[in-house]
Amino acid sequence: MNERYESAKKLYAKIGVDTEAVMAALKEIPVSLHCWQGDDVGGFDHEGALTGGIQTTGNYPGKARTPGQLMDDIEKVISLVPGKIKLNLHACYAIFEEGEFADRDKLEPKHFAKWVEFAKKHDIGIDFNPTFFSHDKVKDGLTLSSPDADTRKFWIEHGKACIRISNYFAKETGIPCVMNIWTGDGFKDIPADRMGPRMRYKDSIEQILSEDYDFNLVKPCVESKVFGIGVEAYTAGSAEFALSFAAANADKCMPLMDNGHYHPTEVVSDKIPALLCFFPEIALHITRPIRWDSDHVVLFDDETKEMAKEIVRSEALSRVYMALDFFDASINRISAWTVGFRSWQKALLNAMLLPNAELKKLQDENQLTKLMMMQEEMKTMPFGDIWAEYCARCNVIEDASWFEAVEQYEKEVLSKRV
Ligand code: RNT
Ligand code: ZN
Repeated sequence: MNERYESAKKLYAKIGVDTEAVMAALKEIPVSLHCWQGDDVGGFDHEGALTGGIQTTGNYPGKARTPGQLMDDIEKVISLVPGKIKLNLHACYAIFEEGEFADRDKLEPKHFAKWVEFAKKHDIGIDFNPTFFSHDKVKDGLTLSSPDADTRKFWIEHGKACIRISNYFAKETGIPCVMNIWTGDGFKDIPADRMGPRMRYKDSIEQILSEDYDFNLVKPCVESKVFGIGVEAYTAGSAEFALSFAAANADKCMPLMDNGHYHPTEVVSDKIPALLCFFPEIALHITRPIRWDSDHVVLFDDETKEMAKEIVRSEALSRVYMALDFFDASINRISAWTVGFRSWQKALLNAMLLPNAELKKLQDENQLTKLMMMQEEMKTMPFGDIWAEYCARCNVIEDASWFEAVEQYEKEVLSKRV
């Protein structure tokens, strides 16, 4: 018997929180782990730099260069994080046979068969993303909103191919596949026409969604962004655009909020319950914005905690598709992934360990003095002891010594990669 857990369990019971029920529930909540932290959003279908409004900085040694290496790295992460993983793939991570190639508009389920095998091996679902960047068909920085009809057509065909692949993932794994549409379409400087690109973007996404799919299996969503690198003045897929699109097409897609994609004083924690009033389901990209960058490793910080609290308090754990989205090339990538995944698990656990019904009651009874006091007192509850027990029950290392496994892996595997 773990004494620290037993004593913490009693303290939580005193405030009406059942730690056993919380841990059992958290274990079953899927969180998408993004493949692209492993190779700096490189993928396997092209050579050359990452382009299209996003960027990785740093050149920490040991990044994955082949599908096998990326899978090995993801397996290492799986062994270090508690909870239930779902795999999040980008279309540029297609795996071709020797000598084979298919451009993005011609991608087929078979190009992802090895990923399905991987998912089945680990008994996990797969989420998917068309890749509208790092490709020579991105014309003047534009894809689905391009004034050039051929360019739009190519990217619409890519989107449709991705719906078919998402359908294949859902059917093969038996778990719905969230398919996220994000483009970096925009302008570096002041455009003369803001509505034109958006009308074309709208039409293109509608055409993608005209592909036949069962919304219970394939869950397309539209991700907004405030600005990107090199497209500072204007983004076609702005917050209002993406949200309105999702609202107008709620029978076939969802909104996706990435918490790195808003003005610095806006918080997604406040937007989650607002959207939940209208949408049966929403999707999230969980990240950490710093100044111009939207993609730092997720930490167990205040806004991360607040986002998790809003999902839990809204009783929306089954209505919110949660996916991590960050890419740091300046530190050990396995560690980046692991810290990010563990941080979101901590945030969910922290939120689930609050006496949420009690706190709501205080608010509704206008006992705001007591509410403030209680919310502060909750911060020093023995959360760490429950976290340690949760990790143990998930068969992963609870304390900082998980990092030793990363150091060993770096020495034995990563450092030998060239
Ligand atoms: C970029 C968006 C987008 C990407 C991935 C790679 O700012 O957040 O979600 O991170 O599609
Ligand atoms: Zn994102």
